[in-house]
Amino acid sequence: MPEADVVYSDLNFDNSQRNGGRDGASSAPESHYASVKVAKTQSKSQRGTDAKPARSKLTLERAALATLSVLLVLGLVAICYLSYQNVQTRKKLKNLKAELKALKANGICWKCDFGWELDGESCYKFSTRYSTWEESKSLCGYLNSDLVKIDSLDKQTFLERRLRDKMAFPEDKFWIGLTDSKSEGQWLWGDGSPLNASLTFWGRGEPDNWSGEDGKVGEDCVRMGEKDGAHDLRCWFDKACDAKQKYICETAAQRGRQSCTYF
Ligand SMILES: [Ca+2]
Ligand SMILES: [Ca+2]
Repeated sequence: MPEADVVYSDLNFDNSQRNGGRDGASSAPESHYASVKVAKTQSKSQRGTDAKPARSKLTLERAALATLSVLLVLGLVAICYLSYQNVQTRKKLKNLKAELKALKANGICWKCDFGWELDGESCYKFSTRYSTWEESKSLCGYLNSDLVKIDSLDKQTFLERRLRDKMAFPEDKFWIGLTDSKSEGQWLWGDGSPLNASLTFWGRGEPDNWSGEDGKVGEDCVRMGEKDGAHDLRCWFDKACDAKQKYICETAAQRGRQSCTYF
């Protein structure tokens, strides 16, 4: 044991009591030295035991404080980042609105020439004169167009509804660009493409290639329309090609910047 751990103390013993007073006279107390090792050792150990909980508590408090500080800093950083993003998003939205406003001001749109009707990206002209199917196709060609090709439900729906107003009487139907004049039963559009069998709108009992009218042989061209409306959209009828009918021309719409009727 090192010297620093040794504690010395004076111990006094009463010799008179131990001798039972036999000497009859009092004597001076004797001094004895003894080393008390356990006492100091116990004292240091005791101090260590008492200090540990306080030190641990202080360490935990510091750790908790440090953690809270880090979380606070992270929270502030997140708030700053989100605020920045919000400002940037507002700026982008403002710019997009300005661009849209500029586009509208410049009149970007699909448009048709005067006398044509726009639907989707096509322009349609409903004739007021009566012509055979071949004449009608040629007249459309003079206008840089062709007899209409119906290749979508939307297009059939638009045309069927417009013809309710355009037709003057029940047989006042309009030629479309469908014919089987080259080969009976093989229906082709004016551009030579075949009819999509899953997208047809024949009226009841049509096509019947009827040959009873004025001794004409068969019916190889198609007209459409029901003045009272065909609610199932089925209003195609084959007809002798030299009959006189109105017709519908179709051409692609133009993308323009001025005088737009539709947007
Ligand atoms: Ca036919
Ligand atoms: Ca027919």
